[in-house]
Amino acid sequence: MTAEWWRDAVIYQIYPRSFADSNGDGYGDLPGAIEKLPYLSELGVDAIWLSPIYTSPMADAGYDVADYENVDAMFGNIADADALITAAHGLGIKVILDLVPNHTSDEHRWFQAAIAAEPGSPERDYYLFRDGLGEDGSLRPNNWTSVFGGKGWTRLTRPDGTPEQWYLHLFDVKQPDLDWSSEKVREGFDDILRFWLDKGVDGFRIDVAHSLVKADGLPDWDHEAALLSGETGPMWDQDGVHDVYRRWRRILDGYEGDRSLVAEAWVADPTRLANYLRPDEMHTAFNFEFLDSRWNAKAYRDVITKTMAADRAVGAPTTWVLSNHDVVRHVSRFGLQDPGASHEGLGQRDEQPDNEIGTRRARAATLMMLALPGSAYLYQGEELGLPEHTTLDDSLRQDPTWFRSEFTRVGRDGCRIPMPWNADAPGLGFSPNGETWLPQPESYRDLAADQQMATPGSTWRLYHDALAMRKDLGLGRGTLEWVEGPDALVAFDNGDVRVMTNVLGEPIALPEGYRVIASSVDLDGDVLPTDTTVWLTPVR
Ligand code: TEU
Repeated sequence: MTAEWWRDAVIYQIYPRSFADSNGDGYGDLPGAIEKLPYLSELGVDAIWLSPIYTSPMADAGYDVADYENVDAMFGNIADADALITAAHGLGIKVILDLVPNHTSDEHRWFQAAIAAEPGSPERDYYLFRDGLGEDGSLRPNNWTSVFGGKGWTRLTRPDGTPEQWYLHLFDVKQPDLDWSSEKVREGFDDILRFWLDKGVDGFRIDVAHSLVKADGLPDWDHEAALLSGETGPMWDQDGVHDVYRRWRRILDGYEGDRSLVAEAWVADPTRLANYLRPDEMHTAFNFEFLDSRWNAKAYRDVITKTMAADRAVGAPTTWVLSNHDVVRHVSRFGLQDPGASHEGLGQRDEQPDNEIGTRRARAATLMMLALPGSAYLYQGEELGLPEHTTLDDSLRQDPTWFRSEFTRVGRDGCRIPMPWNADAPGLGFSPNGETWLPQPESYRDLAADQQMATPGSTWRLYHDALAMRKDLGLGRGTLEWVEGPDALVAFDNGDVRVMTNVLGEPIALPEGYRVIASSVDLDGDVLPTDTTVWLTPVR
């Protein structure tokens, strides 16, 4: 692979509990993932990113880490992690782990030691413990809320029942926030990085990268005013966070072989986001503005222009992403009246998506995305065109969002359904005995990998062929030049390749002197129908 592989890599996100189960407990695991590496190699991805595999009580599906230097029994053991890294490298696939530095599990030894110690003791320095307000300390230290719903603070009680300090958790109660002003926390994470870099991982995806450092004094947050002014809260995107990433970059640069960091930072302003990508910080960041775009041609032209310009200013490549384990699968998002409006859970109480329209748009969006210069992220199952499971029984939901929002937000289980590998096997081949930790919707049978791999024109084949051509044509390292046309057209040249997407428009004439090399639908004549993308090259 060429130097700075992360500049144009296609990175496939494995959500381990839902990818492939080798032992029949209904949860995916690392041996299962190893078995599927040839499938990923055939699909044509350059790297995998694994959502957390570490020891965890699974209050947030592994984003609550109890031991960063071990593998949870659900997924296997540390030898399986080594085997996965070796097997992936053997196929030329890079491996990125998910690092969760904003919070640990409450079962992490740091938190256990902290709560066993007295307020004010050094053990408490790792987390954000505060006295409560009011005479008896019964009021929360500030008004921050949890991203999953409810209050952002929980009060400790001594074994004899007397209440004492509060601790901050921007997510679940079982995910106490670390105090990144503590040198002990910084050193602890230096060790964690080195532990996995020594094992040969090629990089890390940094979970909620914009939240580690909080504003001094933890001031109250006026949500309403922030919404109006567009200002970010005192827990997000504080300038001090960049010291952490500079420190990590120095660690990575001390290793051979292009190790890389990708920021999961929901920072709306592309210029602020690009700060994370300065030459001495991270290499790439998820482009959530692209993911969140409405199905609208102008919106796409704008977001592509804006994000590429911001990244270019700091010398970083732009990334492209349509789905992940936190958002409604894009087939179903694109099947809604207003796709940009809801990337969060869909349930039976909401509008039901039209997955036929959604699939057509998803295929068009994919071909557009894979022709853009930069790197791209795929979420497991999108190569099969999987829709969101929108009719999950409430009694089966496991996402903490569902519980913490007091059952008002259905949460993210619908995009985390076990993969359908074989149409004819029980559990669609997810596990040897048909067990699946969440049930698969009936629609997944026809979308199973074995069916699609054997079917010309399938979504799997579209991904496979586009990935191969993208590589051959060097599109990931190319440049983008906009091509003028009707309002509904998103069109650009990337080198010799002309890419045209018709977003909600009348049929648009294809240019003369070009031939189609890829198309998201079967074309009929020389027009580009609505919700279609083509790649063209000049006829010589
Ligand atoms: O997500 C961070 C996050 O804040 C968004 O995912 C989003 O706001 C949330 O999902 C809405 O419900 C990361 C992980 O990707 C996610 O899976 C974890 O739950 C979260 O951090 C906490 O670690």
